[in-house]
Amino acid sequence: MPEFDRVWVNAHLCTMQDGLGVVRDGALAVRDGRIAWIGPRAALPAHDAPVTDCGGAWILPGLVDCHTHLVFGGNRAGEFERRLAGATYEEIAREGGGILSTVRATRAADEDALLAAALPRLDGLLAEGVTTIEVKSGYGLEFEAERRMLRAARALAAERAVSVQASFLGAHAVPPEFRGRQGEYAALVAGMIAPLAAEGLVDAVDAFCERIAFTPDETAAVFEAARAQGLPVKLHADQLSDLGGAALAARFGALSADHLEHASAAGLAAMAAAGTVAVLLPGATYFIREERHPDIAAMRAAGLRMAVATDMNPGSSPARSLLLMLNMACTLYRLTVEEALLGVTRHAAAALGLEDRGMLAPGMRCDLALYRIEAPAELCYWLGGNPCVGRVVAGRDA
Ligand code: DI6
Ligand code: FE
Repeated sequence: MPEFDRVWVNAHLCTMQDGLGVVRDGALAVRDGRIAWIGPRAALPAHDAPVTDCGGAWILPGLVDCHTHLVFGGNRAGEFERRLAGATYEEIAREGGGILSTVRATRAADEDALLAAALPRLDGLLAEGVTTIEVKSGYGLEFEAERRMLRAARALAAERAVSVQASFLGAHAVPPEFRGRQGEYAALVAGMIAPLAAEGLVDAVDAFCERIAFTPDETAAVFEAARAQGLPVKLHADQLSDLGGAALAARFGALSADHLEHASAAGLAAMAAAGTVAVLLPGATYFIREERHPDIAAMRAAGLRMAVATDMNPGSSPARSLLLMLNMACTLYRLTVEEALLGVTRHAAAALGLEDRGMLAPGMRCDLALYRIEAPAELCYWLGGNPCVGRVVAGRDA
């Protein structure tokens, strides 16, 4: 008899293997936090483990939100009102508002305050079935404040049943004290990577390559320092203009390049060749009313893996729902339901370099999200509401 710790039955499964990989009336068994068996209930081997009847719910791999700026001080509702009155996101940034206004609030907060502010935002995502989240620094822009953000990100995983991947985004904006000395700041950021990594605070290094942020050369210098530490890189690429970010990310074998509204077809093809995942952030497109959308047709033609994430941040995407992003990815970008759901499971895991999740298969982590729905398309269809009725992390109810 197989040794299972627990078995779930009377559930429909989206394994996310080979598309949605639907198994109707399926069963799933866990052993030591990993999936030990999965398939049609009728084929489930005899066992003596406790059984959970899911009452016809749908089970997906626990969702992965692979791009967030969840940890920050304050918020920018005031700027939102200014934008409603006509100011643009870039104008506000150039005046020293935007990211820099969140930097001021974040520098003023201690680690406990950052953690306390982030937890309710995290809880909203978890309630929808998220089990893995990426969190970036990038609102400290000085060593100690960046370190505090990363420590707060790590602390989230101690407070809740969730996996947290921390990305160092020191190259997010030029801090006011380095105005006019941007290259010097980029070099300083490159030098922060080794000590932060030595403390175990960094899983990947990210940068914002943009005309209001860092040039491709400055970005490359930061990426070289990441490479020297053996850390993977990611890039905020071609969001507001085409600086060749997609190709730059590909050149460094980045895990992902994110945003990509202005990326060229050649840049996207380079990403595909490098195995770099395209992370789509429809909340940012929507919230800053960016008229140009990522070239989904070119991504499909290039065979790129597409992920979908919240980009949760106080300026360009205060998105507290990954399910809402599924709808936006379908409605704004015309993703299919299958593409969107792969984007928050298998491809999102790939965007974080995590090979042990994002799919339901033997040997994978037993991270599950259970939904009271009649078909997977409902996850992309509703605007608001939350059909999640259960979350399992490493085989345990969470
Ligand atoms: N791109 C974004 O969308 C966020 N960061 C970035 O590089 C915006 C962050 C913010 O406005 O606070
Ligand atoms: Fe972002």
